[in-house]
Amino acid sequence: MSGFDELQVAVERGEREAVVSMVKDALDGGTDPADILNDGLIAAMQAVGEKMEEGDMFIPEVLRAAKTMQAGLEILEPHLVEGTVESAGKVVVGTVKGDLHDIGKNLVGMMLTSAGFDVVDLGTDVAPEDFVEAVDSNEADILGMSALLTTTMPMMIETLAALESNSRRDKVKVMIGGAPVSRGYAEEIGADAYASDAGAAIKTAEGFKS
Ligand code: B1M
Repeated sequence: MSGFDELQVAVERGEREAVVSMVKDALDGGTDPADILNDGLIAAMQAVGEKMEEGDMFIPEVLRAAKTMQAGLEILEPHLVEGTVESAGKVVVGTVKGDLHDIGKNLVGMMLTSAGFDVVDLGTDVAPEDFVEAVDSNEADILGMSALLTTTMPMMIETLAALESNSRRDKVKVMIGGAPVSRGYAEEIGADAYASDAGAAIKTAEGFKS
């Protein structure tokens, strides 16, 4: 029992209004926003993933749960990290080509914004050339790529190659993440860093400056 069982069930069932009100109540009651995020919303999506794998939940229900989680996240957003005034640097983020998962990427973008980074979010299904163009036109310090499917991870390699062939590779730090991605994979493909979650993404991005 995590104390967030009701919230988890409401996310799984896609009960948007209930989730929004439970998140608000938990915040009003002084619960740590990070606990609501990790033990409530993220834990619920993990359970959804397991049910999806076992064939107990199907795409429309998973999508509804995902949208419900996003609604909860929006309430949490202002409480997650204290904002700063000065820009800590410019970060282009996106989910790689062929991949439509965006909750983790949105969370990373949201947390980086709250930590003072100027974030340009390219959305999902982003082609290597679009990442390169955005890095260039925004003069980005960091490129953050997310992938949730083992089949789309190679798009990270293609994006690194596209940066290389456009002579942009040495101008930007590349951070990657997503459930199937690992530190070993980052090393293997020549990314500058791997971040396991949104908190690690902030630390990694801040670490690039020093
Ligand atoms: Co999909 N899906 N899905 N799905 N889905 C997974 C990823 C899967 C593991 C489920 C499963 O089978 N157990 C599986 C992938 C298997 C694999 O390849 N290893 C899978 C599959 C197979 C599919 C489809 C192929 C299903 C189908 O059609 N048959 C299909 C593919 C569509 C496509 O992308 N082309 C599909 C579709 C969908 C939905 C559209 C229904 C929906 C996405 C909705 C959306 O995102 N708007 C969906 C969902 C919701 C999931 C699960 C259930 C939850 C993902 C999630 O949001 N987690 C997922 C199961 C799971 O992951 N347990 C699953 C919560 C989120 C906060 O965590 O995204 O991991 P996560 O992000 C974390 C870290 O990974 C990290 O920080 C975040 C915060 O801590 N992180 C970064 C992420 N990006 C980062 C970037 C960084 C740094 C850190 O730096 C830049």
